[in-house]
Amino acid sequence: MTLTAREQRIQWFNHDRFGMFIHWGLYAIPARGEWVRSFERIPVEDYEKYFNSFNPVNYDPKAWAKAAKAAGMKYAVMTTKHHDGFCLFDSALTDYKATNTPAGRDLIREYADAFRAEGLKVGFYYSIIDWHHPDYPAYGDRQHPMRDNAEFKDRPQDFNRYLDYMHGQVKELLTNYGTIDVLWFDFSYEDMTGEKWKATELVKMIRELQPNVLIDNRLGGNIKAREPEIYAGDFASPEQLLPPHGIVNEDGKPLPWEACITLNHHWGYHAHDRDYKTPKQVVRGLVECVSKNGNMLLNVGPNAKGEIPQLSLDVLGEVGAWMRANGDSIYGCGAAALSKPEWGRYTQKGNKLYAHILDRGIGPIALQGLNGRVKEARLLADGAEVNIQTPWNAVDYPDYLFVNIPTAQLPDDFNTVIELTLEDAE
Ligand code: H79
Repeated sequence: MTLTAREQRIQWFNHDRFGMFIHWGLYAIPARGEWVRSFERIPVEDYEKYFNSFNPVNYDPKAWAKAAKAAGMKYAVMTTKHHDGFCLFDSALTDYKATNTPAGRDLIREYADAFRAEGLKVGFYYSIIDWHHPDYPAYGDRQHPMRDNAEFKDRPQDFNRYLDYMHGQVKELLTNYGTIDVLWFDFSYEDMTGEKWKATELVKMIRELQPNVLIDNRLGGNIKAREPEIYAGDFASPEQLLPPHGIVNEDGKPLPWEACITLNHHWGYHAHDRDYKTPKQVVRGLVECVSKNGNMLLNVGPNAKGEIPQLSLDVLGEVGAWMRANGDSIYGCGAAALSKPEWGRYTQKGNKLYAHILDRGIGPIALQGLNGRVKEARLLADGAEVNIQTPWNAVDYPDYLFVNIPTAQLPDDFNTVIELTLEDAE
């Protein structure tokens, strides 16, 4: 079967499954998350002090890349500009950029070079919303920091000037930094969607510059349509949510998707938010994504000195240990042709079926529909043989394969994976 261009460029994404999201900008200094200007209605002049003092002396993207790789992540997406409009890259179209802060250099170039050098794919997050540009709607907007400031009511504005700026910056990002693997636009709302962004023109330019870059679905359009708009995107982007089922289009065909998830409750650095997900939750969440044909983009919010918080690194480290032993059940895997079992989840790659056992229960673990279909069963983590003989007292259940775990507790409390080699390669 020949693949369409769209199906071809998404191959690596569907294989790699796990990426790192990085939210970093001036908001790391107030340390109350990336929405601080909007939530607290901070005028641009009051935010200027962060621009004047942004000096991340410990910024070491090579260390970030190593942490991502050790966690089992295969790609990354970093903010080049968030809603506050501050550019971490050296754009010729604005002075509001890292080059003009004490940092004094293009922080995105260093990120792209470092992650590529570690063998990771490189993505750019770019906010199509901009609370700094004078031609972006302020008064009456849904979330602009000056949305209810009457002084902004009659400010002359030319939205086309903003669109030229935004398109121009996307062009810079796709021209000056080598091959970019993901363009992650954020986000459309109300009537600020689709052609309001001149999305067709934008995506045509993008495809000319980098035909294989993946684009998320936040320029608008309907990615689920039978014939989606050119700007509808390559993958769906559920935020802070694992969809209850795999995402499909109008015809029921699986769509590529990526759940973006924070480790605590914020994307940008927040000094007091220590309410973290556990490594076990993250592992199980990732497995849930893959069992539904999806990816997980897991966020870190480096601080004002340029460091990924230790609490985040701790979680990534433990996730990485699990991934090193069990990555075969993630990479290249997708949904199995079996419904979700009582004790956990399945992922599958060809004739390898992975049983992710989350609930030990009591006695042997029953796998419906698999009796007589399994050639071999091994513990994925160490390759040890797993006994699958039907116990003497289970002969009344001919449809089930029984996996006999010899211990009262599972060997891996996060998620014990049994690799089953199927006789009939699906
Ligand atoms: O970059 C991260 C977030 O800052 C960004 N997307 C991720 C990847 C994002 N911005 N907005 N949203 C996600 C969701 C918007 C929620 C809103 Fe609201 C509801 C905007 C207006 C109503 C919450 C409540 C924010 C403002 C009021």
